[in-house]
Amino acid sequence: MGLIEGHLDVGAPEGVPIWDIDPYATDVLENPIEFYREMRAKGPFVYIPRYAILACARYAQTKEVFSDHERFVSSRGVGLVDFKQTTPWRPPSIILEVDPPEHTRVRRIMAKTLSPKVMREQASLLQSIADQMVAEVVAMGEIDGVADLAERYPTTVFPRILGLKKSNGRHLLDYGAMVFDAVGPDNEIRRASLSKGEDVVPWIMKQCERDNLIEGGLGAGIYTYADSGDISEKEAGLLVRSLLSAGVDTTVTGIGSLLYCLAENPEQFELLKDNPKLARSAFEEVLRYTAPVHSFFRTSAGDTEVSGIKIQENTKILCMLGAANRDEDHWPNADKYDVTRDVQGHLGMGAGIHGCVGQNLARAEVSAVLTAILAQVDKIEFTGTAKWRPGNSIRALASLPIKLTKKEA
Ligand code: OVM
Repeated sequence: MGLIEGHLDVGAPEGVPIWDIDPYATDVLENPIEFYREMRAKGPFVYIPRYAILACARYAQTKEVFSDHERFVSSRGVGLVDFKQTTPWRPPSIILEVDPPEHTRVRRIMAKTLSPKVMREQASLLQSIADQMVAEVVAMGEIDGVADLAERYPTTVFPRILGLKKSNGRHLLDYGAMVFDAVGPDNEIRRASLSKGEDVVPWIMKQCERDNLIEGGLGAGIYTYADSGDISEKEAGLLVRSLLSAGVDTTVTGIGSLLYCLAENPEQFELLKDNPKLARSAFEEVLRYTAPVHSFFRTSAGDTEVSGIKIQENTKILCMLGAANRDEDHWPNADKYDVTRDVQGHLGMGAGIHGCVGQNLARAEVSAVLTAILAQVDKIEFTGTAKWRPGNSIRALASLPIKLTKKEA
């Protein structure tokens, strides 16, 4: 049995259609919605020979596979490469790429580091920077929503909350792209992102060191667990690395996609202005509708069965979170962005024990930005065509030309 893209080819299970498609082709990544529909229509699973993987796109199976950490493990990587067969591009994450019981101890520490209480302590800082930054873009009028707000806000607030002594927004963005593109195949996208590693990786690793973290920040907070002996000094550094891996590109994407949804659906923006209490569900609906992380893998740890399909041990399964979030059988009118929808159960932050541990911080950041927008902005209009940036696991905008009209006091 040979290796394909760093994992074993176990072949197509009985009853699963074979689909000769490249889910990582640029045109698919730029415009995935029709592709999602087609994949869901083919059945609970498809086998994709090009990468020798199973893939699921319907809500039920995607949720089942993605959240059952016993049958479908993360310790063999959440990308195409099976860490049991092939050495990963960097030392594995000790929270993402690990299973219980090791996962449990480390997850508890990260959950405490990123708890709702800690986030409430950061709320006024997050709000004052959001208020100021939104005032600046409103004064500009015509902006690129990606560069001028979606990238600028997290690369400003996140290093402050972490307590990085030195920051470099470009390096933070490039490292995020590396980490999220690395889970895909060895394609042009992955190679382009990883090619920046020579500059970016040593810089990132340096900022993870205790001496480069300001007292009182979240990063230094993680090192207090090394002081108490709960984790080693090295593990503390790797957990700071996890924050820097997963905390920037995701929130950049969330804010950009929020602006996109509001520009695309002016009637929803009006509804939101009249009912600011809908702000939270407006963002949850962005997560459902756009799925910042469009897909991650799991690996089957043994022979098993899902929805009557026999899945062999060692199978890489591509869980299409973005497609599950648009499944009409689960979400009535799935292709409508609707701020009044009951959006519970979406997979935009994953599900189960590996569900986004930074979700409180992500929501706090977006909530601050949205609060500032609702206070200061009357209208958001496209001034050109929004462009999507093809990513191996993140679906983000490359540019978003919009005009913001100031709300009269
Ligand atoms: C990490 C991490 C966590 C979530 C996502 C991610 C693939 C990385 O712990 O480094 O991106």
